[in-house]
Amino acid sequence: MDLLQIAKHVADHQKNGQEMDKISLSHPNMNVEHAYEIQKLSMDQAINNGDRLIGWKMGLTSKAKQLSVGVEEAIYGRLTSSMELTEPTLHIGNLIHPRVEPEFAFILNKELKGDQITVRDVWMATECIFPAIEVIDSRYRNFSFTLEDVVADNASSSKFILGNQAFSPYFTSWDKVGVSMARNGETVQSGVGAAVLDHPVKSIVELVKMLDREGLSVKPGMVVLAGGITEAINVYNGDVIEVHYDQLGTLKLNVEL
Ligand code: OOG
Ligand code: MG
Repeated sequence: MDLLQIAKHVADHQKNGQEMDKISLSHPNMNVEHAYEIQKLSMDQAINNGDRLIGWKMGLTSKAKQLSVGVEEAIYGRLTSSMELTEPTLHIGNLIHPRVEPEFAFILNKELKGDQITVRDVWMATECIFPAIEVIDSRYRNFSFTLEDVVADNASSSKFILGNQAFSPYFTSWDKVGVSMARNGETVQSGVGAAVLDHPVKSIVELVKMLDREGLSVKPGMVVLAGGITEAINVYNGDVIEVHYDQLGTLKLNVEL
């Protein structure tokens, strides 16, 4: 199995927004380690072409999300500068079948590494937390994949946007924050922070442990998306998405071609 060749194929589809067949169909013996290597190599390609690694995302951290895609494990992906929206408009012309989901984004001010990491370490290193919306866009036909496929495709990462207001980590109990998401004025999903591994902080702990297996770490200044609080919803041209976070305000995203 030529991991670099597969990685180039994935990177091309991510760049061009064209769907592709599952890698597991042509490479049934691909394992999770191979898949993370493909992810790394494909994102290296983007980074060599001028993109910048700015953080990490956790995915499939809630039972509901695991059930909806049929994968029973948390995964991580890489976030780059080109994925961050600075205005609340999502252009979908170059995307395949985008979905959006509410998340919390942790901003770290110290390096976090090692398999002995604790919840306490994460709080000591958290500069602030933002309510966020993640846009995922699996490169696989019908958003259908195995664990290995979705890892190789950078955990379906596409875009993300943070709110304008940063919050102190001590502002609230993040597991208690209720979230509801509306499409064109109609509430379509609701959930609570505890959907993310009982408490979103635990997602950061889990990420650091997973990264440690590859000799990687979370660097100061990095952003970490902790994982979807509700299931993701499909979005279409003209949609207006509003996500209300109890006590934290509302994030809006306009969907355009
Ligand atoms: C995988 C990415 C899931 C999350 O927050 O659970 C994710 C997918 O569902 O395509 O970003
Ligand atoms: Mg997500």
